Amino acid sequence: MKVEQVLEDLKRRFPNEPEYHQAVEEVLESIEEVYNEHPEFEKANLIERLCIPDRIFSFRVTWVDDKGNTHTNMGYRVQHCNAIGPYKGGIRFHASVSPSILKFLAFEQTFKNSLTTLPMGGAKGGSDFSPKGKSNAEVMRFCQAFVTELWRHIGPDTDVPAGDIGVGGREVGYMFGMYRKLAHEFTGTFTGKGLTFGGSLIRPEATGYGNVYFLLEMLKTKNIDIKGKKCLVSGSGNVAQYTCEKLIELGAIPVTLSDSNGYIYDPEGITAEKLAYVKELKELYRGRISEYAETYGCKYVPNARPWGEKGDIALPSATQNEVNGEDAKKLVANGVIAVSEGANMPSTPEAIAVFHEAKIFYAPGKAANAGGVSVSGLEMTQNSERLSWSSEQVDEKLKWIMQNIHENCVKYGTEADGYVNYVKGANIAGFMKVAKAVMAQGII
Ligand code: NDP
Ligand code: 2IT
Repeated sequence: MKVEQVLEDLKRRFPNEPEYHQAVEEVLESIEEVYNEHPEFEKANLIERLCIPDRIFSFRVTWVDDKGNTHTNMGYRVQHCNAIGPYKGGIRFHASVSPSILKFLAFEQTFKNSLTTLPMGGAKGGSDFSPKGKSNAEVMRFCQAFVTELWRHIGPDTDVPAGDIGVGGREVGYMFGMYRKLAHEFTGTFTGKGLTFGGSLIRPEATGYGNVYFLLEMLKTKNIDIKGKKCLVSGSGNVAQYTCEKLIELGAIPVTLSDSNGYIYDPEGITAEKLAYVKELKELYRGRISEYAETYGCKYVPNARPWGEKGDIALPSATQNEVNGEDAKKLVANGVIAVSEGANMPSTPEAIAVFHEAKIFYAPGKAANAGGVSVSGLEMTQNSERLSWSSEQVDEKLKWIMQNIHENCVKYGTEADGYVNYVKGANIAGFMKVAKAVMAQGII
């Protein structure tokens, strides 16, 4: 396998899909050497079979707004690979959603899910519908319309969706309700459900908490204490909120949050009380992060990201490609010692190169944010056995999984000088497991 050749082919067959090409390139570069030690992989054309999704469903979603106007959006589900378990991955509602973005996310999900130790394949879905500014009733009607198409492609042992950007507990509830009605069954076909209908404790917290657990593992390798460390967090949604919550609990000091309009910088630190305000602002009133600055009298910078501020640790938790090469240089120049990704692919290839060059801790999303889908996997287990576990039980398992992923990254990513390349480690560990499973199951 020659990375350049494979990429050239994929770009020719699937043009205008830059995010998909970017995600594939990163994985192929990491695994090239190991892959080429297996001539049987090449003979079975494993690369194309693992880069191209099993199938993609795309459909029109028609819904009616509160004024009686009819709208259409596009809906998709990308089922990437189910070699090690049922397809599993979130649903994203955001105006930017495209086949390229969902293909990159489904591809990443496959190797992330492989790292979790749980039996889950990879998928992603979503719509270019934007929940921003929509009423509760409009969001409900949209979710119902989306599921009237999606439901025939999913099921507890087939494909299990969950949340992602623009899809939280409210949307999962509406989608699950419609699914249950259409399929005439009560099973764990969605995760991230409400606690009264099969949801798991700690699922809302899992991605943010898991990212901090992974960060702790990295810091432990150099006996660095997280206490007192200033943290730059981006985003202010599910992942950012619970990242802050765990940081605060451990005595670290989150100083930034952002949304698509700008970022706030609170040099005093975001406290538990201020975080409670953010949760209410975002989950209940669906307001803007600028309101935090008005309420607490701190700095707000419109149309910008927080990477120019001074901090010890960065936790990008908003969206893809939100940290570019210039941002990475600023972070390194300001003395950042670790970057741990809550979002999927938030750093561009140029930014990753800067982090590696500076030899700081850098954890890619597919390792660091795997806690969310891991607890989704635990929700599936609880649904199958028709039992619910305590917070402590779930949290313990989450910690164990994040430690296990860290160990695997160290095992496969340690370089000659002792620096751990977590990108390489995560990609090799995640890829090899799926590759072996596909090989063992024949040419299909
Ligand atoms: P939410 O919808 O809860 O929050 C997303 C946050 O990111 C919001 O603050 C949003 O601002 C901001 N944001 C979204 N798109 C953009 C953009 N294009 N530019 C700038 N800011 C943007 O989503 P999550 O917190 O669930 O997801 C955040 C990231 O974490 C995503 O990359 C997701 O794929 C990843 N992730 C999520 C998991 C989960 O369990 N939820 C699991 C693993 C990864 P605004 O409100 O203005 O749109
Ligand atoms: O990117 C992700 O891992 C998620 N959005 C969570 C997926 C899931 O199935 O819980």
